[in-house]
Amino acid sequence: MGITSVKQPNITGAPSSAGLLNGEQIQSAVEEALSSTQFIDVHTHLFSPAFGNLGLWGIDELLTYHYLEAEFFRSSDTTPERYWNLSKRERADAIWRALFVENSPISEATRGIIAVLNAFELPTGSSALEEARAFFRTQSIEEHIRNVLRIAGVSDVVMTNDPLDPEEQPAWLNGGQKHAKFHAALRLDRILWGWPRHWQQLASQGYAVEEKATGKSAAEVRRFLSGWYERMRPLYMAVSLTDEFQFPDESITSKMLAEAVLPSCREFGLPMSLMIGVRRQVNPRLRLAGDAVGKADLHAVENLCCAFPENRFLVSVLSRENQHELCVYARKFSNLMPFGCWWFMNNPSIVEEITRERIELLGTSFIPQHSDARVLEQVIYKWRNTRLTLAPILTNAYRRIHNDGGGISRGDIQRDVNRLFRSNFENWTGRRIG
Ligand code: RAT
Ligand code: ZN
Repeated sequence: MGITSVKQPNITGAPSSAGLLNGEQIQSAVEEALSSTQFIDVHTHLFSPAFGNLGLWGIDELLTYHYLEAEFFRSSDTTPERYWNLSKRERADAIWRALFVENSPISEATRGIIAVLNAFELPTGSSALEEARAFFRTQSIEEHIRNVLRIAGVSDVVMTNDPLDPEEQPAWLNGGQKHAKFHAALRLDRILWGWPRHWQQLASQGYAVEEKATGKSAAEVRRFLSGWYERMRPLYMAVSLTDEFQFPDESITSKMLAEAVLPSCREFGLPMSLMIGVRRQVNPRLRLAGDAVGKADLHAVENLCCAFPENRFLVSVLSRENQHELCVYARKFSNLMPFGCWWFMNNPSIVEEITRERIELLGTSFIPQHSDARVLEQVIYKWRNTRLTLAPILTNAYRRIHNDGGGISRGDIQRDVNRLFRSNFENWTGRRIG
C-alpha cells in the first residue's frame, strides 16, 4: 500500500516515522522525482532524421512556429499575405523584431524561445538572433537530438504519421525509420474526416473504396490499416476532430470509426487517440495558425466508450469547458485515458487548473501532458514548464494527505510520477518504451 495510515493526524510538519516525509521534505522529493524521471512525450509533430526535411529544428523554425505567427499578426502591421511571401529567414527576422525587440516576450510561446536560448547558454537580448543562427548551423542532427532530449528530460517521443501525406509516404515506403527514441502514431485525419478529398488516393493505390464510403470501403480501409500497421508499428491510431464531432451519426467519420478503425485497433491491440474541439480555419489567411477552439459535445466520447468496451481511448479536449466533463467520463469508463493539456490549454494557468481537477477526480490514472512540439528544441521549454507547473500541484496533493494523517514516502512519490509520465502510457499501449 502506497499511502500508510497513521492514527493521529500529523499537521506540524515534523518527521512522522522512518521513511515517511514531513511537510518540508515533500516539496524537494516531488521536485527530485520530476527532474530525475525521463518522460515519454506521447504526442508531438517531430520526425526522426529518416524523414529528412520534415524534421524541423533550429532558431528560424522555432521563431516561425505557428503559435508565434498568430501572436506576430497582433503586434505587426504586416499582412498575412505579405508575410507568406517572405522567405523563412525573413519571417523569423520579422517575428524576432516584433515579439522580442519591440515587445517583451512574456507570452507562453515567446518565453519558450528565451528558455531554449538560455538552455544552450546563448544570449537572449535583442541582438541575439545571429549568434543563435550560428550556433544551430554547427550542430549535427543526431547529436543535437540526443542533447535536446537529455536537456528536456524526455526518453522517447511519439511522432504524428499520416500514411496519406505525400511528403511522409516515401520515407515509409523506403524502409521507414528505426530511430530508438522516435515512435510512430498512425494519424487518420485524411481518412476519418478528409474522406471526400482523399478516398481517391486510396483507390489509386488499389483499394476498392467508394466516394460515399459504401460497399467494400470499410473492409478495404481495414486492409489499408493492416499494411500500415506492419510498416509503421505505431503505438496508437489517432485523429483530431472538430467541436462538432458526434458519434454515432450518419457521417463517414462515424462509419469509418465504427467499421474500420476501431476494429483494426482491437485487432492490433492499439489504443485510439481522439483530440476533440478544434474549429478549423476560422481565419484561413493565417494558415496553420488559423484554427480556433469550440466546446464539444462529449456525449460522443460517452457513446464510444460505452459501445466499444474492448477499445482503449486516449482523449484530449481543446476547450477549457470540456475538461471537467472529461474527468467525469474517465471515472465512468475505465477504457478512457485523458491525456495532455493541448494547444491553447498548454499555458501554466490552465494546466494548473486542469491538472488539479484531474488529480482530485482521477488520482494518478491520467497522462498529464504531451508537448505537441513541432520543432525539436521546443521540448526543452515545454517540458521545463510542465515540471515547474506540476511541482507545486503534486506537492500540495501530498501535503493534503500528510495533513489528513497519511504517510508518504519518496518511493510513493517516485512511483506516482513514473505512473503519470510513463507507465500509464506504456500500459495503455501495451509496450515497454525506452
Ligand atoms: O498544436 C498544434 O500544433 C496544432 O496545430 C495541431 O497540430 C494539433 O496538435 C493536432 O495534432 O492536430
Ligand atoms: Zn498535435
